[in-house]
Amino acid sequence: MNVSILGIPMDLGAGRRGVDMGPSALRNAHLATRLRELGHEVHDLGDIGVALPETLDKHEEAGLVFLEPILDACRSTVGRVAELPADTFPLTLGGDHSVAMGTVTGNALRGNPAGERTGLIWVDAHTDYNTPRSSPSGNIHGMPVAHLTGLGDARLSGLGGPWQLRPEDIVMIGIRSVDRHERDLLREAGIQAYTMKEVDQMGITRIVEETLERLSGVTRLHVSFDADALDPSVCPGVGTPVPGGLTYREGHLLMELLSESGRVTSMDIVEVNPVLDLHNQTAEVMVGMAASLLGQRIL
Ligand code: B3U
Ligand code: MN
Ligand code: MN
Repeated sequence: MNVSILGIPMDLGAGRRGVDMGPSALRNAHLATRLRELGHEVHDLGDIGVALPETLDKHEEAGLVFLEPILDACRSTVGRVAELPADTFPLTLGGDHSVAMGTVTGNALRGNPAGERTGLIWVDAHTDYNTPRSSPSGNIHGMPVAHLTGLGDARLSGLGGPWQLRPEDIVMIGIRSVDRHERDLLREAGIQAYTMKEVDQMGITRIVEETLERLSGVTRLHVSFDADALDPSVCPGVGTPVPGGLTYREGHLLMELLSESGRVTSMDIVEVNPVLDLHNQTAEVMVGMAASLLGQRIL
């Protein structure tokens, strides 16, 4: 396969500094080499330009911290991803999870004049379904999925023009931290979320079977993998660690089963924070996750 790596070194949507260094940490963990070893043709397209917080006034507008520079970065991302050829697999590196408003939108629009449906598998400890009104923090990385489905601020939800993600085309896995009002919004939208309780009860295999069945009507499938979905003992380098996460083995099994389905067409790796990490462990684990999704097998 042809794989296009694109970094979005942005931490403006997060509550603390550091995930802007995620793309460097992942490259430093030999991302491209690992994928080339699997037989892929890998092109690193470099990074999207993102403003540094130190050059900006910390500006909060209508419950949204750093709205304008985040909009700029997401717009650039949509443009860059949407123009990639149809036969490449975009592997986008965050950055905080607000980059997904740009990556998911760009992938949904990419070579899609007929308006085929896009599915989203959101692997995360959090549901990231806050709106500016429901958010306890104003941090935009807690809001990307809500905006992708058309809720919240019109500038962020309008990144794809009239295009919106359908709530029934979203499946979340690994969930264990949801804010009070966010839960109500999620229920109203009818989004399928597998919490850690379901992971324990059902196991990853059945969850993947149900997920692929539920998303059988979509032709494009994006996996957005927040490193904090994995347990903090596996991925300590994340800004908002939540105990009780996916094990290393569950993470790999999830990626391997999705890979075997042959249906995934793009992926994000986000929220890797090298400042909080131990010797780049989190980036190395996440490179392994990408390798499993892109066909790495034990035998
Ligand atoms: N739900 C909280 C915390 C949070 C969401 N996503 C991350 N943290 N990484 C919020 O601020 O919206
Ligand atoms: Mn997230
Ligand atoms: Mn998260």
